[in-house]
Amino acid sequence: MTLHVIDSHTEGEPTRVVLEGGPDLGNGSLAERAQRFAARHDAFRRAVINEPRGFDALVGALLCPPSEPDCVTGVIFFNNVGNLGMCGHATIGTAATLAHLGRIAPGQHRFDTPVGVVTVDLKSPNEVTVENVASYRHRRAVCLDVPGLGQVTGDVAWGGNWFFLSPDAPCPLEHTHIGQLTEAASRVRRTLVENGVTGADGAEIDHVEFFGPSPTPEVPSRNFVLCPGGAYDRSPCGTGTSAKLACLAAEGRLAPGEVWVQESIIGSRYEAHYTPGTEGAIIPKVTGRAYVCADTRLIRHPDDPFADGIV
Ligand code: PYC
Repeated sequence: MTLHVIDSHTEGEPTRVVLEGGPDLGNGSLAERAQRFAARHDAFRRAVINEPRGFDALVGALLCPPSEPDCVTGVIFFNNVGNLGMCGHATIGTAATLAHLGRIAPGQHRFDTPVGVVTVDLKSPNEVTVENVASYRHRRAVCLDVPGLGQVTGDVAWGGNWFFLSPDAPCPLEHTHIGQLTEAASRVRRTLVENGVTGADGAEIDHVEFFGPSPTPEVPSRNFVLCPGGAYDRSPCGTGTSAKLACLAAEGRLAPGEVWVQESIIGSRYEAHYTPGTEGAIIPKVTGRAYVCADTRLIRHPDDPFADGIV
């Protein structure tokens, strides 16, 4: 079996768009089809993301017919451990990929995702603004006693995925400390589970974001984001930046329309702002750049012992 995929990176974070060869997920909302994808097609997910065809940081974007009106495509995001509700960098990567294929022109386009419709504004073939789903802070200043780290305080916020955002990193936010930051964020994540700290309706908080000052004076913040499968986000994380804006807005520290520059652990940047939503939520808009870097076919040979990826 062969799959036609296009790889890109958004501010350093990789996306693999599956154009052809994906499973038939039937009808229904994107959320229903994403559930079916998770329940019945895990081998497909592993084949696309895991070694030897992929690697831990890669996020897949399976294109499928939209169920919401006026959307150019539906898209289901997945990584090395399962589905993602939304994915900011992969939305930007998908838009750049569709532009590369000549399927979308500059201007606004709606994508149907499992957590709602998002709008992309293709400003040029490589620059995209995503208007994300409504984002909000769920809990403020949650204190955790994290083994080996001590007290870590952070906010719980939704930006299309659930985040715990904390300034209490154990070391400077420099790429030379990625190993230590990964270990610390993993401990925080385990402690959240052990202490029963969740998002709304008991949802698991599967992303941990440490934030702090950027070494560049005019940039207000740098982050380190641990993704659910243990990889760190090379980009400033689109849903994480949305969650961050929601916290800043809730704290009265960022006004509607005011620009926030969010830097990643590798120094790449998103520019973001928000408009007010309903019931205290905000509508984030995140701008970043993506570049297509491969147009290829993945082969799953029936005799290949790793046709479905290395677990
Ligand atoms: O950009 O939203 C994002 C994201 C989530 C996980 C990796 N990237």
